[in-house]
Amino acid sequence: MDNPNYKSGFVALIGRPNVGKSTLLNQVIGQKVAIMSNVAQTTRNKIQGIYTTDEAQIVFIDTPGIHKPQTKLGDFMERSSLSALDEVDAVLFVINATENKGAGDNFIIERLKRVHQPIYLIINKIDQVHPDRLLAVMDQYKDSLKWEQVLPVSALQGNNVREMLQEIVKKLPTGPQYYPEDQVSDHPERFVVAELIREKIFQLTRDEIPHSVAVDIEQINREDEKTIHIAATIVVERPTQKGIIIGKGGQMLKKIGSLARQDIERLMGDKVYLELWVKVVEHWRDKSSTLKSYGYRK
Ligand code: GDP
Ligand code: K
Ligand code: MG
Repeated sequence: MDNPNYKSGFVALIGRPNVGKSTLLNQVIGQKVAIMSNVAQTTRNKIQGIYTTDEAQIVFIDTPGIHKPQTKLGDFMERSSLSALDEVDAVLFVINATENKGAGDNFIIERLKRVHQPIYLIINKIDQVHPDRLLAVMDQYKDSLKWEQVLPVSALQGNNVREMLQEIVKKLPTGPQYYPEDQVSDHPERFVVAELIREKIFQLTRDEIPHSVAVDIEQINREDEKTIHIAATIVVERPTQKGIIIGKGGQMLKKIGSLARQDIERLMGDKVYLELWVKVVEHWRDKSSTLKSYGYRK
């Protein structure tokens, strides 16, 4: 790659939970690397999705929602999403067009005032609103920050996403292609596998299981040319939660395993044998030492 005009940079995705950050990333990358769900805060670590063309490369950082911390985990999540902002070349602040600007948005805006990089306001879910409503939302935000640009999109349907990328690329510095073009994420496989299992738990158990669930990947081994053996432990805080996840006669755990396995097979392109265990560790979220062993690192 010896194009002197090649552009590249790191771009952070910021926004309240459920505004559609993961969906947008997936739309851009075209592959399931981030977690989508209706449950707030399923994305706990930074995930980098990498978008590469002949002219530019954008390395996306999907940050956890910025919110007021209540536990050590919350505190960690907040610090990691803020520190990400110092390292990036641009910030995408994503909002949901169907919602009015609220306290959570103002909280983020206050923090973004300290950021010197270009900040784009991405108004998502425009497929759900009338143009008049879109104008009203723009009005609510227009004086909140010095926006580099205001870009309405539908992450789900893809409307205006290509145009959004073009605008971001225009402002990126010239620089190298950091990653090979066939790479979409630099995360270790085990992180993505753990997130896929977590996603199934949230989808299937809904409100019954709060966010006190961690997934620890004990091993990923290649059995033979076509089969991968994965062993994972689901860590919960209370015996009742363990009961819900296992379900009557183990039915729930079986369902979680089966759906997760299908996704993992799609991701890895091989047959997967997935072994799931459930373990209770009381108050794991408040213990810094256990946080580290479950893969949350600075
Ligand atoms: P995140 O928490 O910001 O990462 O949000 P997600 O990407 O997980 O999306 C939350 C929910 O909003 C999911 O049910 C998505 O399908 C939905 N969603 C995301 N983008 C759009 C969009 O452009 N239009 C519509 N109608 N729904 C969307
Ligand atoms: K979410
Ligand atoms: Mg997300």
